[in-house]
Amino acid sequence: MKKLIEIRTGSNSDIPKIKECYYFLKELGISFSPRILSAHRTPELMAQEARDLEKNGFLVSIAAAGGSAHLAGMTASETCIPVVALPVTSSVGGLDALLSMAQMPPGIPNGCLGLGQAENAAILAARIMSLDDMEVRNKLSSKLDTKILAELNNIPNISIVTDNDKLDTSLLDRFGINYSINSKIDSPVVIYILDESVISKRIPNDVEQISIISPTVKDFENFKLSELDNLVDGPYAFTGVQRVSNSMIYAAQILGNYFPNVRDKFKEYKHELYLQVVEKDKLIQEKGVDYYL
Ligand code: RP5
Repeated sequence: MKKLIEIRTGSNSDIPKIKECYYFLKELGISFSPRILSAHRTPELMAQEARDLEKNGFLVSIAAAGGSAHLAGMTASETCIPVVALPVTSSVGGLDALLSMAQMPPGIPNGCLGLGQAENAAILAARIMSLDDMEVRNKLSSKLDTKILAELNNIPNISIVTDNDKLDTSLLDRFGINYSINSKIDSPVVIYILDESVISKRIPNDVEQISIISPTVKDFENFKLSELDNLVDGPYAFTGVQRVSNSMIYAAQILGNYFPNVRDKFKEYKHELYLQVVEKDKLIQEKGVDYYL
């Protein structure tokens, strides 16, 4: 059977910490490719293997690491397929890894899980790779006792639940993704853009859908960082606090697996981000740092 999921860890020491991820996929009969690739110790190899993911037919990569956990972020930088980021515990707890993985710069998202939520990482990855495979979706829903509410449409579309009545959807228009806002959930990919109320868990956990959560917590000073972990209690893709654009880009990466036009547009967008940085660097070299001060 073709392997559509890659699972990369930064070290063999991470493997026992995420064993539920391997076990869950094995139990469902979903093949995966396990790798040990370190963002810091084997940076070139890690990057090359990330660049080859699309060509090798993978639909999702799970990246698990602890501490200064750059593995997921650097993998996302080098591929157009969605990355499921799984933070694992380290000597200082694990919030270090969670924040390193979730708070990606605008343009390069990860779908982050809660600390050590290895089975949820497997569920999320399985949902991502089975959007057009009702056999796997049915297996998932009977194993987890969840309902399948929406199937993949023949046009790329997502559902959005949001508190923001002036949501900027220009990125979705750019990627050619249709969307419905605060209406019936008619897509298996749903973005929840919520303020502090996200903590009270308005996100359903009994539905076989890919839930991307993007909290817009405004009062971050008084927001307990430990609550971030509660945000990602289920198999949700958490794309960072105050990173609404990244939730839309992550949806584009997921749909890009099934709609080549969406993928092409995402690649163009990513290349523009690259060119923008090159241009900024050129300017700082020509005009000096005062240009930006
Ligand atoms: C992280 O540092 C790895 O993902 C692992 O969690 C940790 C230590 O690796 P080892 O020293 O155990 O090989 O980047």
